[in-house]
Formats: sequence, structure tokens, C-alpha cells
Amino acid sequence: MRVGIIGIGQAGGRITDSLLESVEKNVKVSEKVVPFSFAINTAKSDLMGLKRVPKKNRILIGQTTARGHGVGLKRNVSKRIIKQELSSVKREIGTEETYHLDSFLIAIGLGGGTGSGSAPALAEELADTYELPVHVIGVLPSKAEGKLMEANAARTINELKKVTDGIILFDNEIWSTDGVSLKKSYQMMNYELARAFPFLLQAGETTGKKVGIKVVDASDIMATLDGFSVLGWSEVRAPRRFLSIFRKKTSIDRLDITTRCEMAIINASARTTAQCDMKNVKNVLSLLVGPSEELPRSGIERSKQWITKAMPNARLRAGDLPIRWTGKLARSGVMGILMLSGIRNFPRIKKLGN
Ligand SMILES: Nc1nc2c(ncn2[C@@H]2O[C@H](COP(=O)(O)OP(=O)(O)OP(=O)(O)O)[C@@H](O)[C@H]2O)c(=O)[nH]1
Ligand SMILES: [Mg+2]
Repeated sequence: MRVGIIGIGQAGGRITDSLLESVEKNVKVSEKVVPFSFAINTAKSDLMGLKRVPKKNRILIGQTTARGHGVGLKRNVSKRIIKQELSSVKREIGTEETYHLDSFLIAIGLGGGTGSGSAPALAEELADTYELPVHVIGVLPSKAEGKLMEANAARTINELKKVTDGIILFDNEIWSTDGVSLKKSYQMMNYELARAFPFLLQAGETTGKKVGIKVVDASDIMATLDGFSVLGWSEVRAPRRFLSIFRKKTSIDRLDITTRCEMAIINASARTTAQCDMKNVKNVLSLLVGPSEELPRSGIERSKQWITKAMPNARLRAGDLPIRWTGKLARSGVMGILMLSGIRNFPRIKKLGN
């Protein structure tokens, strides 16, 4: 699956950087799944702090109004700015190879000013111009960030609902970490959000040598993403075969491979990017990732049974992606990924005043 990523504002830019890092580390030819990326901001320093988005694709907007310093949570200001600069932003995006794309993905902090104010107009324009689905990764502010951010988030969600094909939510309220610097906390959250992303994209590109028992493709991912969505992933490591006689066995060691697959999916459901009631889920996409010997048919079947029971009202699309882990994960193990979608009644969004 091929996605063009556009991050707007501070959160959007950083999340785009994290998604790119995750893709570069896990996909052989990263341009195949993410042909291009952009970062758009009213704050110059945010753009300069990025590492992966190509320099030529970092666009500073609103120079006469914001003077390179951001809009200080004022959505109306960034709305005016994007209105004036939409055609030049569009021209920049048009210089990239958009022909083979499956969709656009816009990343923003819902509670800020720049990303939240400009994403709806840009999303609408992209959908009209390219006739491609436009999805949004939207970060919900933590409660401690205050009423203004919550009000911004509520307004942004209302506007995005009308012009996009779906919003993937990430809730800072449940994922931020106390006792570390804000920078570190953002890094940890962005890692969490980006970790499973390359495997979802790869699953949608069935060109690899190894093909799973059951393949999910780009159209399955698109059909699943509808309305509000959340993502969850977890890794269950296999025991070390040769060293295991010297070590005390842990409960994980005793799990057989079928149970490890099921565990990976159950754990993924408990670690979603925002809280939701599983009874309200309309579409589920599940993906088991790992070396093919770790992905037995029985494991896939068992995890499907669990999902059907836990989410009785959902349509399930399930698949597996055989890969060899590299780097730190060189040890064997399985990753379970869940995309839960079509969710109504998000407790957190209700509280924002929607
Ligand atoms: N998860 C996550 N949240 C972030 C990150 N950076 C900022 N945020 C959150 O994003 C929201 C603020 O949005 P920003 O993206 O900073 O705002 P902006 O679009 O740059 O707009 P202005 O700064 O007002 O011009 C707050 O809820 C922050 O906690 C990040 O790297 N990761
Ligand atoms: Mg900013």
C-alpha cells in the first residue's frame, strides 16, 4: 500500500518523522510504501528540528502573520493562512509522484493551532483534486493541557468528519509518561504510534517473496478504515531455544506457538491508541507478523475466534505477514496488530463536547 504522508504543525511533523523512521527500519525499499512526505508549519524551528522529512518538502506557511513562530493555538489564524497559501502548498505536493498512491495520510495535533486549523481545508482540497481517500492521524490533547486545546480538538474533529475518509485517534491522556521530559514522552508516544505502521503498509503490498497464509491488502485496509479508528500492537517473544535449559522458565516460555499468536492479538486489543468499547467496533483488521514458522494456521484461527467473541458486532478482515525480524528483534517472536474502526461513542470525544 502506498501512502503520501503530510504532517502539519509540531505534532504532525514529529509523527511524520517517526512514521518515516519506522518504515525505513522495517521495509527494504521504503519509497515503495511511502513515496513522499511533507511537513507544513507556521513555526520555523519545528521544521528545522525534523530529521527524516526531506528538507525540500518542509513548507513554512504564514510568514507575514506568524513570522515563523507558530499561531499559539489560534485556529482561526491558521485557517486564514491556509486559505491564502493552499494553492502554493498544492503545487508543492503536485511536484511529487502522486499517480500510484492509494491514499493520503495527514498527521496533526487536534488541540493545537496550526495543524488543527489547516488540516480540514487541505484534506478537502486533496480529496477533490486527486480523488483519493484522505485519512487523518489526530492526537487528542491530555486533560492537563486545558480547555482551549479540548475545544480546538472538538471543532477540528467536527470539521474533519465532513471532509475525510476517517480519523485514527491517538490519545495523549492515556499514553503520556510522567517523570520524564516532555520531549522524551513525545518520543515514546510517537514510537508507540509508529511501530506497527510499516507492517500494515507492507501487508498491503503483496510483492514480497513470501506470501502469508491469508493476505490482507490495501483494499482491506481502506475498507476497514471508516469513521473513527484506533490501532494496537504487541509483541510476544519466543523463548530462546538453546539457552532455555540454563534459565528458569517464564510463563511466556511455556506458551505454545498457537497461544503466542492469540496472546499477541489479545494484548494488542488492550493497548489501543485511544480507549474504546469493543462492542462498538464495526470493522476489525488483524495482522499477525513474524517468521513463517511462528505463524501456524492454528494461531491465525485461534486469534480470529477470540476477536469474533470479543467484538461480536464487527466485520473481521484477518491476515498474516511472514517476515524475518532484524536488528534487536532478531530473536523469534510474533507481533499482533489490530486496527479497530467504525467506532461510535468515544468516551473521550464525548467529554470534549461533541
Ligand atoms: N503524541 C504527540 N503529541 C504531540 C507531539 N507534539 C505535540 N503534541 C501534542 O499536540 C497538541 C498541540 O499541537 P501542536 O502540533 O503542538 O500545535 P501546532 O499545530 O504546532 O499549532 P501551534 O503551535 O498552535 O501553531 C498538544 O496536545 C500536544 O501535547 C508529539 O510529538 N507527539
Ligand atoms: Mg506549533
